[in-house]
Amino acid sequence: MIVFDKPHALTEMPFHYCPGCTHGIVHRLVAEVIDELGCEGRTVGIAPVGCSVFAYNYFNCDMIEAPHGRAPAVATGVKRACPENVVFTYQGDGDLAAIGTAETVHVGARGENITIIFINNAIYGMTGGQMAPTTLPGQVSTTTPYGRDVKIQGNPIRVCEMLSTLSGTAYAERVAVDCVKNIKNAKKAIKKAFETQIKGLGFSIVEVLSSCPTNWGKTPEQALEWIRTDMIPYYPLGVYKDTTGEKEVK
Ligand SMILES: Cc1ncc(C[n+]2csc(CCOP(=O)(O)OP(=O)(O)O)c2C)c(N)n1
Ligand code: SF4
Repeated sequence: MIVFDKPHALTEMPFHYCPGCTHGIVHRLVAEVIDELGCEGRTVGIAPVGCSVFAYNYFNCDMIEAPHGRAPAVATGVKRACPENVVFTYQGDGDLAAIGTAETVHVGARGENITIIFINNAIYGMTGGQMAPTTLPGQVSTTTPYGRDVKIQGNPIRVCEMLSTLSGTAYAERVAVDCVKNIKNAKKAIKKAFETQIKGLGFSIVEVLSSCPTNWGKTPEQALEWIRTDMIPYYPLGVYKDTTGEKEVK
């Protein structure tokens, strides 16, 4: 009896991520959801820059690479041209909440019927650990070596809360992948976001609190613990907006 298998929506290509990085877990959850919804043949993913730049090698569906921050705009074009497609972007916080802020906000404002999977790891991973819009107050990064001082570097952006204020946002939830219970909830949220799109209800986003052991200078276990002790208190988990009218028992 097979109890654990690779989702069909993932290719055979080994992930390039650092040991303990949770990008791989989130890829798997997205792929499992595509399998379960049976939509692989009509799904188009948009890969970002950042550590997940090679997402186009990992998903067994059509993938397009977008320049830094432009994934939601590319997704808009793909979805409007072929509304029967299921279109998702997969973006880091540097990509989505820094250079791509405008694209992100306006897909919510326009109510584009696409899904964003947003990886919040509180840092720029790929380029060496610079401060991101999501870097916590006091958090050390290569560009905030004394810790982020909100008087100098400004305050972090809480993306789910911000996007929930937009009329076109149908579903926004923040999840984490630090433990089995939260990983299961993360999958439910990703599935609900895809279903929201398939039903044509509007823009959906799942923000995933994710680890970057390499740039946080922590072991994989310490990094998961830091998500619990530092990230979740600042970025509370939960549903921030749900206009789908369907309540789920978690
Ligand atoms: C227009 C543009 N500006 C800057 C860069 C450099 N760059 C590539 S990846 C990256 C950081 C991405 O970090 P994030 O989106 O948080 O993803 P992570 O690597 O943490 O997964 C930056 C600044 C770029 N490739 N293109
Ligand atoms: S640098 Fe960080 S986000 Fe990038 S693969 Fe390594 S652990 Fe993951």
